[in-house]
Amino acid sequence: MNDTMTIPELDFDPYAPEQLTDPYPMHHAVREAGPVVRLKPYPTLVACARHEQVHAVLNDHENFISGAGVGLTNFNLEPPFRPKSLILEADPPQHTQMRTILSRILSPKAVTQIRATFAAEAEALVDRCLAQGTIDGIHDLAQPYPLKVFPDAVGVEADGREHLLVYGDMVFNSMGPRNELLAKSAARMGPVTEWIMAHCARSHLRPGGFGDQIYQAADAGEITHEQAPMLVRSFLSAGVDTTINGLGNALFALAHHPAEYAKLHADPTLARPAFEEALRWESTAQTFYRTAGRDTQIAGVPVAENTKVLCFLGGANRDPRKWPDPERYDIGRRPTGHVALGSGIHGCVGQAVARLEGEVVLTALARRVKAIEVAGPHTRRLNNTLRALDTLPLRLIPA
Ligand code: OVM
Repeated sequence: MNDTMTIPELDFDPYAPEQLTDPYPMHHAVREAGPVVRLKPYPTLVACARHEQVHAVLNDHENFISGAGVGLTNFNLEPPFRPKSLILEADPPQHTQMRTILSRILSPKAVTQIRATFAAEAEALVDRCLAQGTIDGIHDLAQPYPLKVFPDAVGVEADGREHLLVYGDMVFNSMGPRNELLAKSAARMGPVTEWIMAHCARSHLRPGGFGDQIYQAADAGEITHEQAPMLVRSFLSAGVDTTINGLGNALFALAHHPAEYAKLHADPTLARPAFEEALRWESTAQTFYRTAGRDTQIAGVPVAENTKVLCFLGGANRDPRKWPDPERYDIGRRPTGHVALGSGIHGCVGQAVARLEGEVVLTALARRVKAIEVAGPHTRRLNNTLRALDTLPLRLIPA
């Protein structure tokens, strides 16, 4: 075995509060150590934080499978905390069959049909925020917006939607280790799983909504009626906490970069690239895993079957080998190739809806708000997977 085949070992615990609070120095160290590293606290995994390897792993679903889970837990060795997602935690051919249905329901064409509603809701919410003047960017804007528009589109009733927040926090914490964050999430679950599963039933879903469309696919024989509620569960798992924090992080980026916000205000058509750059700069989902489905290699380094592979999406998205001046939030950048929404066959199936939400909220702000000022210290909600804010005090200066 030669030098290039020795895997560097680092001391970092990516799930320690200090790394979750500021992961960027760790990403730098992991990238610099090599294309593949080991982490002392988790001896069973290998990790990548360079764009080239993260992209390569995500685009090689034959060697790097999802069916053993996309978090730290290897479902071949330990049971999942909930029945496996039929799409996220699956491989072809089952994955392909599910993906075909969800990508049709969430297609760009479907998005053109919800656009006017999503835009009107963004404008109304931004108007209410402007009337307040000083807001909490999370509790007054980033959280209520997806929590209204997405469950509306799925066809979930208004009552009890706060359960979706607890569930999302739990799903994304469950992709890390069994630490205190997971225990705290689990302790809040109480009636939540039952509420979620009840609202995946056809009887609870508005006819014609995204949820009901899954049952229509079952009626057509594309999936079974037993599989349908599990696919609705994927909407409810992946569709709310992700976009809440994508929007929250975008507000954070713009509030901390007044010159970039000024460009957006001057030209509201920059809303979409401004949101995209926020996804690159502060990746909402910081980490996803794959599992080596057979003996394979990454950058020539042998990786044994059943090894968990930690992909630092947030690290890849700030890799200087890929991005000039990667620490800079620059809305003039066109960050094609970022991996904040994944890549390859498992790339975010809801990405057209997520981008629509980002675009219409930032457009509404750009048109009405001259400047976004930081009005106090922000606080973070630590989560094993998500880069999330708890509070973000902002002052909105009307145009
Ligand atoms: C699912 C699911 C859950 C969380 C995230 C996700 C990012 C999917 O249940 O299918 O995709």
